[in-house]
Amino acid sequence: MKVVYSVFKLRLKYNLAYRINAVKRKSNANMQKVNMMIQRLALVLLVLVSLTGCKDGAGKISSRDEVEMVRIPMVSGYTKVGDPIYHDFYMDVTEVTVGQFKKFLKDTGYEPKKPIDWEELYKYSPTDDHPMIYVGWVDAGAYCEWVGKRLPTEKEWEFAARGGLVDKEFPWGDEESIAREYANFKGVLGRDQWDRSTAPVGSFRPNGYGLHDMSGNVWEWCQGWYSEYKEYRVLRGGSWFDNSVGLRVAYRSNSAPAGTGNYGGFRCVKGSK
Ligand SMILES: [Ca+2]
Repeated sequence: MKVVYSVFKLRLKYNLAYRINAVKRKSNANMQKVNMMIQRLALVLLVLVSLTGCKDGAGKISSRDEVEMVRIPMVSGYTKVGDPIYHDFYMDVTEVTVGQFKKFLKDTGYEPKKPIDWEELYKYSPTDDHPMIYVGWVDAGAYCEWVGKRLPTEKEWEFAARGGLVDKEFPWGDEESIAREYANFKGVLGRDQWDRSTAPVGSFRPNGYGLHDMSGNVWEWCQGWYSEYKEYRVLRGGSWFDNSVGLRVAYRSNSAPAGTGNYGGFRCVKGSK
């Protein structure tokens, strides 16, 4: 009887050990599955990041003025205004709006060099989402400084406007026939429904870097002088008031720094020159 009992205990012990080992094996198998799932998830995330975060022009950030900016990559940049660009910089995706400029004035008490006739301004930029107009070069620079940015150099502006394309007439390519899909300029057709005013910023298709209204809507102030005589500052991109010639990425216009109008605005960039 004692022998039988001993055998029974032995078998019980063996079965118990077997079951414990079985549970451990199962647990290890589950752990392996979890590890594999984690590895696969990490791989998927890696692929997603590589697809969305590393392309030229990607890397969108928000700044103090809550304007989306886009990274313009360092390249041996193609422009017709001098040497390549040897640094990354960020550019506002849209032109600075009436609402953003009003916030600047309210928060800082800044007084524009030429007092703004708001009644006149609202005829052409009637809401906070329309681009700021009647703004001089100095005032545009003051706004950029307030948000920790600066006006683009002419070279930066043109390189960004090209959106990664090389030797093309417009930010979208050479086809003038589709200009009204990308730009608010004189007349109407397609997306361009604004004949006598600016359009809310971002109403038209972006270029290859995700920048809206680089051509059209309002001319945009750049940092530099127009010529060696240093009388006029550079304006780029054309406006709602002009024909398609001004939309060309290489087209240069100018104004006295104090000059303002219902066709002129700006956007900011961030990054070392
Ligand atoms: Ca513009």
